[in-house]
Amino acid sequence: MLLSGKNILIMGIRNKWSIAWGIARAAHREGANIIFTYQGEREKDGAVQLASSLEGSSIYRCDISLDEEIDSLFENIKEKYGVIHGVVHGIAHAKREDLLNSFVETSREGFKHALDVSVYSLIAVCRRAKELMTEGGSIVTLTYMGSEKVFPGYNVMGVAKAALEASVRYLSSDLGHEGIRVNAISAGPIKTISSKAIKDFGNILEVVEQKAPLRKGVTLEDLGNSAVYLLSDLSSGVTGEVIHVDCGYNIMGV
Ligand code: IMJ
Repeated sequence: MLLSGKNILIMGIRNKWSIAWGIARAAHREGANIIFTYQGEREKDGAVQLASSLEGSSIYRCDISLDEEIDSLFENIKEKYGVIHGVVHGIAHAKREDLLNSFVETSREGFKHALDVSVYSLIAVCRRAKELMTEGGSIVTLTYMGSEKVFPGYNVMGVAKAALEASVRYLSSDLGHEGIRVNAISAGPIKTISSKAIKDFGNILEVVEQKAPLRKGVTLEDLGNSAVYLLSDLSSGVTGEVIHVDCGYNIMGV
């Protein structure tokens, strides 16, 4: 039980395919108390149903684009739990047209939206979470290799993930002296609602399974287990890091 007695906030569940959900199940298995958030009315029913299947968990609404909702989330958590030990940030969004058009067509609004939701949200959450991490803590976000290399259609999300990974380093530097670690998991492609919308996604999965050293696609269990490592004291000397959990795909040339 690597996380027994730890209170862990998990942001970004939507359905049973969500990476945040895979991480929640693994953290719960290791004894954590899970605090979930969902974005809004559209996500509510699915998220509440999933959360209720993990004994002892609670769930709050938090639209990450609204400062008031982030403030009241942390007020509620402070009241109920007093202290938190971990945060999982599994939130990203770009406008559909910015993933369909060429990158050069990215609008100012689209750029702002993608970086606000996918990157600023981590900074906003860390600033509030650190006040409740009085026993030290671990913050984990999710990124993708599209920050390092070009993947067709990833576009403004690639730029957002590059900024997210740089933010992980600056946040680690700020929070390290408080015993708070900040790391990212760079996940291999996996079927979620965020990848369903992508043209040719089935093809990408196939190519990755053939080329990755482990000859398989990453699973929610793989991602959950690596997240448990980062959330637990097993990774006590690791911060500011981007760990690829992609069956080795990123190391290959051809
Ligand atoms: C997303 C777009 C293009 C190529 C992609 C992806 N590849 C992978 C993804 C190769 C693996 C999925 N991914 C890593 C993401 O971060 C997806 C983010 C995303 C997806 C959508 C779809 C629906 C929408 N907005 C989105 N915003 C972000 O409207």
